[in-house]
Amino acid sequence: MTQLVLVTYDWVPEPPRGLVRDLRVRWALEEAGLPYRVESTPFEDRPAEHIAHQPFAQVPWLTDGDVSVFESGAVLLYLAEKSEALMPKGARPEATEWVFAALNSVEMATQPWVLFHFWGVDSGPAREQFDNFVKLRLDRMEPVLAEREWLVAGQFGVADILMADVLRVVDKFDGLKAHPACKAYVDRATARPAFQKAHADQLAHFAAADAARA
Ligand SMILES: N[C@@H](CCC(=O)N[C@@H](CS)C(=O)NCC(=O)O)C(=O)O
Repeated sequence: MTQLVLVTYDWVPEPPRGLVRDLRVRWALEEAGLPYRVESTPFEDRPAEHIAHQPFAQVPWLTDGDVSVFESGAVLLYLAEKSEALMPKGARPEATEWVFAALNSVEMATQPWVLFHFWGVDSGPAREQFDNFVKLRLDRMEPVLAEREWLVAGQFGVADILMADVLRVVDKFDGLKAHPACKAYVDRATARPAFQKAHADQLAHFAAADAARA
């Protein structure tokens, strides 16, 4: 029986489909070729067992036998221990710094900006502040991504999954137009078969839930 179990919601509304963070874990598992299965937890009424695994009642989390890991970044670093396809030998410090850069330095700016787009907030001082904040971060990522194909040791890995996933949401709302190297990086990361499969599998998972509800 497969030991690695990724847990995501049983259903989510249409807008976040394709963007739910279980995709980061699916993508890593596919890149590494590790066997896994996906289980569901209720989106609407979140049981105590969910909070026992993920204290914010969010997804994803991963179990590996008795080990349970939440936070997509922590899950990817955990999986990186299992496969050099996710982190080359000796690259842990550099991979870890770029994991934190993606989830803290960059996503800290992009997440509120993305929410403004989801909520249709097109103007106002807060929106302008976050337009500027995102631009500051993209201006710094642009030269980094212009000079290297992947972030760590010339090899695609967990830091790229997270950085590309963070930037791909900005791209979804046309936020990379002035940053061609960031855009090209998202395009080459998301062209990978492992991303394509992870994305299709997430969409299929939620579509199956629609069918079950109908
Ligand atoms: N920092 C967490 C964020 C997890 C997160 O935001 N999960 C979203 C789905 S992408 C969620 O569960 N949202 C529902 C909620 O917050 O109630 C991680 O990276 O795992």
